Amino acid sequence: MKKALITGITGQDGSYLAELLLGKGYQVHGMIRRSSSFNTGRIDHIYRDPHESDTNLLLHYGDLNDASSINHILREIRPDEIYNLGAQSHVRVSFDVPEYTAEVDALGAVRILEGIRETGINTRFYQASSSELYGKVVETPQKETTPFYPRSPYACAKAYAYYITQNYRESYGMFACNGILFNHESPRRGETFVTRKITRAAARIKLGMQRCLYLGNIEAKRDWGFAGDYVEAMWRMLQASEAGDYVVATGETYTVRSFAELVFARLDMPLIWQGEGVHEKGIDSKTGKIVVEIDPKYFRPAEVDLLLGDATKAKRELGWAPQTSYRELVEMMTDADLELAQRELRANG
Ligand code: NDP
Ligand code: GDR
Repeated sequence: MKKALITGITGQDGSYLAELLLGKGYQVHGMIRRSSSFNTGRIDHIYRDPHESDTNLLLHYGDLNDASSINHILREIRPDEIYNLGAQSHVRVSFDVPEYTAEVDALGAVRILEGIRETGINTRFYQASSSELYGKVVETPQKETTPFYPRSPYACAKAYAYYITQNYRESYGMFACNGILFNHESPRRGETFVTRKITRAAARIKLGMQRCLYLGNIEAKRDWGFAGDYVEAMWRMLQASEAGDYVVATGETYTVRSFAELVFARLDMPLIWQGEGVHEKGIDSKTGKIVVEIDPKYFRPAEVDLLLGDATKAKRELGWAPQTSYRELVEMMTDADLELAQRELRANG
């Protein structure tokens, strides 16, 4: 039985990857952080108490900031594959906590790579690299050869992790890959990322649980895919005959504005933007239409205006292609958040 270690197993991607690997018969080990409240909500449906049943999903306390915990886990498990998905993954927040972001997102990667070297285990390593590396537009669509131009502390930290992964591959012959993944979303997306923020708010506005949605730069363009499709690409990278770096993207790009418009249309709600009508507390007083307001608090000191990926290499070498369309993604997320809000409403009487 193959063993995999996932850092960031409690996050969006970690939960989908754990499902995928369990389905393929792996024993899956996840590194989790100690937290004052439960942080395993995304994997509760696949977790079984090892005291009470045979389970192939095992969790270990550790932290990417703590090399000794990483080394201990590596020695104990000796995984065949390691997926380094753990990160302070919020770009806007990285401007508030730049040093912490570098500790986890940059040095976290080298701590694992050094751990592999020191323990001498024979393993394959996946690094969660990001389209944020491209940052300011140099070339579109962006592909493996497009130069990087990071625009945030998050992207700078991820740039270090990208290069150190390549460096350990070249220096020590490690099987180490970078997946340069463009934005990918799902009903499990963190609530403060823009897609989920919109679907959650729209559902709550529909049910009268919230009045208004506040957004930042709605003209930013992103290449949005479905997280469930993207974890398949991660796995395929580690099954390849040679280690490499791959762009994973849909090849389509849309504005934040258009995403919100599709979501509101799905819920049969009219949507008008701030400045397009008279409004009070989020509802246009004459038309009753929903208003989305722009709050400069959500602007970033430096923005990434346009991301559009070219995943030709992943298609050619890994046979990977996205399965879920943009519209299907919007509908899946909107419907899931409507159901969640309805459940909350029922639970509160
Ligand atoms: P999430 O923010 O949903 O999950 C991040 C995970 O990292 C959580 O499990 C979190 O634990 C864990 N984590 C945070 N800090 C630490 C730490 N110090 N030590 C150990 N674990 C830690 O991210 P996603 O699932 O969306 O993304 C997965 C990875 O892919 C990240 O590295 C992200 O930067 C990268 N990425 C994501 C893209 C996307 O569009 N989703 C695109 C490209 C790259 P906890 O639950 O306790 O907070
Ligand atoms: P991003 O995702 O920064 O691309 O990073 P996010 O959803 O946070 O922002 C996308 C775009 O939307 C604009 N935006 C807003 N963003 C947020 N969060 N909140 C708002 O209110 C808002 N209004 C407008 C942003 O300015 C931005 O242009 C994600 C993360 O998952 C990273 O970890 C990952 O590496 C990249 O995707 C690829």
